[in-house]
Amino acid sequence: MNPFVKNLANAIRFLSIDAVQKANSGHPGMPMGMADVVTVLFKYYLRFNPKNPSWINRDRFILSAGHGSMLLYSLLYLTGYKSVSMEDLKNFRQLNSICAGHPEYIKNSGIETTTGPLGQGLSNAVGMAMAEEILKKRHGSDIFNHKTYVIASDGDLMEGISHEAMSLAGHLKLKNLIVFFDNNKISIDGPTNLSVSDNYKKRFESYGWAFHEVDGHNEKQISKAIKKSLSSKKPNLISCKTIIGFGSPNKSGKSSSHGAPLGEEEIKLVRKKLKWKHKPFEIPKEILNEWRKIGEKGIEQEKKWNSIYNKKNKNIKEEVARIINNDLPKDFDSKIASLKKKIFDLKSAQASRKSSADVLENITENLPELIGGSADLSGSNNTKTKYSKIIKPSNFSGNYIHYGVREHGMAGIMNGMALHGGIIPYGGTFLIFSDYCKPSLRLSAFMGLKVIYIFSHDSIGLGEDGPTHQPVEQLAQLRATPNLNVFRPADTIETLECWETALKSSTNPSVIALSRQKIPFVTETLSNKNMSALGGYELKKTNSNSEITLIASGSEVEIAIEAFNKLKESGINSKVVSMPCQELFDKQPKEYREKIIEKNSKKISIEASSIFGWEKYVQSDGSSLGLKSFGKSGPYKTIYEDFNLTSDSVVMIAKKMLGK
Ligand SMILES: Cc1ncc(C[n+]2csc(CCOP(=O)(O)OP(=O)(O)O)c2C)c(N)n1
Repeated sequence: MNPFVKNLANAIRFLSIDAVQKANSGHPGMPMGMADVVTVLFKYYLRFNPKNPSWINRDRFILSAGHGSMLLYSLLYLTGYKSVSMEDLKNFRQLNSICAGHPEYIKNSGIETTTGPLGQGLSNAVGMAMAEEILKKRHGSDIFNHKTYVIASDGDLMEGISHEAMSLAGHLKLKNLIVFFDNNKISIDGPTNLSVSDNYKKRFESYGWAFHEVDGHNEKQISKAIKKSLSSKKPNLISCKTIIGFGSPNKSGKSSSHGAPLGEEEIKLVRKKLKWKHKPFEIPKEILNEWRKIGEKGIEQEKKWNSIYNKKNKNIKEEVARIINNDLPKDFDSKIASLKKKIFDLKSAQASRKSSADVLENITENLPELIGGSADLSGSNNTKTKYSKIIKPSNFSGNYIHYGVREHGMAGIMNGMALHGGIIPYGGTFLIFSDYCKPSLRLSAFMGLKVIYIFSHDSIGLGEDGPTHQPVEQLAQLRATPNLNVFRPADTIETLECWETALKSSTNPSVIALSRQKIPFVTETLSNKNMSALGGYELKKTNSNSEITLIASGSEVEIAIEAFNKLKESGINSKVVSMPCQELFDKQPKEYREKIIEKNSKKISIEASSIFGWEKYVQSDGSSLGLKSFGKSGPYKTIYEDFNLTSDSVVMIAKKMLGK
């Protein structure tokens, strides 16, 4: 390695080991091992502009092995991003520091995504590479033509999600994806041969990837492999043979350098070995200047891109700006209003998954940024419409992705597309398999991404497929996730309203849980207000004195209405509250919440799901109808009866509560 370039890499090494030492926690081994690779990448290839981290055509750089976060923070500081100062590096891992233990996505900061959970960054990168291909096809290869680079570790490639995402990337021939595999053969428990003997070349070639192998400390080899990858027709894995903790006389090549400070004495030895004479956090001028020059190259690159973009016709510019700014089309509200009227006039009794299909059928044509898909359940989730055109290998003109049976990969990829910008991803599976999406879905919420999860077959109401497929605890788990809206609409009007709310939620993902079984049309008056956006609202009321409040969601609103009618016949005043989204209801002003769920009315909740979480509405003298066990196999009506989820049970409980 050229000694000057080596010293550029050493700047990363020492910032990393000194910050970890100061914090007395962190992972020095990986930044020490991969410093040479990223130096070559940033110096010669990566197109980025630290002065405008959001430049839409920047190359994406993702650190999937997020535990090596000091590698990323060092690079951001060295290349001149405003987001990371020297003071921030000194505050690594301290409260409220941008230099968190693992990268946490912050818009416009240079941190492209949240990683740390191994494998996530890899799947995000596949989503970003797909987004680039889709936008390129639509708006021109002169304005969308970037690469997506990833650093992945042994752990990343061991995780199941990597198999799902890499396999799909190979199938789709995502040629602009370049993964550097930090092949140091060390993980936490020791050498990786304790647990893995995969042949990576064969593995990746069988996915349809190009496989390259380099010495990760050899500038020429690294550079040559990148150059080759740039003209490849396939996604690229560059396996970089590296030494974890490179430069540490006693800890390099050992798991002891992976996740703990090297110690003052060892750091002295590293300084000696790498001939680095500078104090902690001191970067010599000529090194810092060179790094800053590397960053400044991007200003010119973006300028050039701007001049091409500015020459595009007005319509393309307006459309690109609209999708990048996450704005819905101007006529979106009026289209929703006329669709609402149409739905109200039709009053169709149908499964809410069918209602969702109707909504999609009407909005996909005019919302090109909506990219749908399903994990091999398109016909069951009803995610595919007549306007859905399949995205195929090397042909990204479509708007629908067959993810295959890869729920976790789908969720991670959707995050990547949302992070890229210009796309609103939605994807479907059964609610029960939200469990298989959960780690990535959690990160959608954590990062505040507009990702829409369509989870059909949302209760024991799916019937004959039985308890393996019947979600019980899933809604409660999802509702426990911060910054996630969980919708469960009761009819087609609510389904439209939930979709509308999800599409307008710019800082959180949404789950729309949908029934397999047919449900009635329950909306009584056409409101131009989005009632579901209130989270819960009064659907029916005998008069102003409700002795009983029946709170239900989705398919169980039907049971609540039946019970309401039976109570009325018995001379008992009640009301039905439809609660399609608890999270939004909980955000309403106290006066509204107390008007809907009155203190002096006895409350009963009805949901064909775990009763966990409903206590907050029914309170200690109320009652919750739902499940306390797993479901059962059989025709759905008989299962509801078996679990006492009937209007007769509701009436009996209500009468008992009132002493009647
Ligand atoms: C999903 C997930 N499981 C476990 C961990 C904890 N963890 C962090 S790094 C790591 C493995 C370290 O080995 P490797 O990926 O090879 O990284 P290196 O030692 O080369 O830095 C593990 C198990 C994690 N971050 N994410």
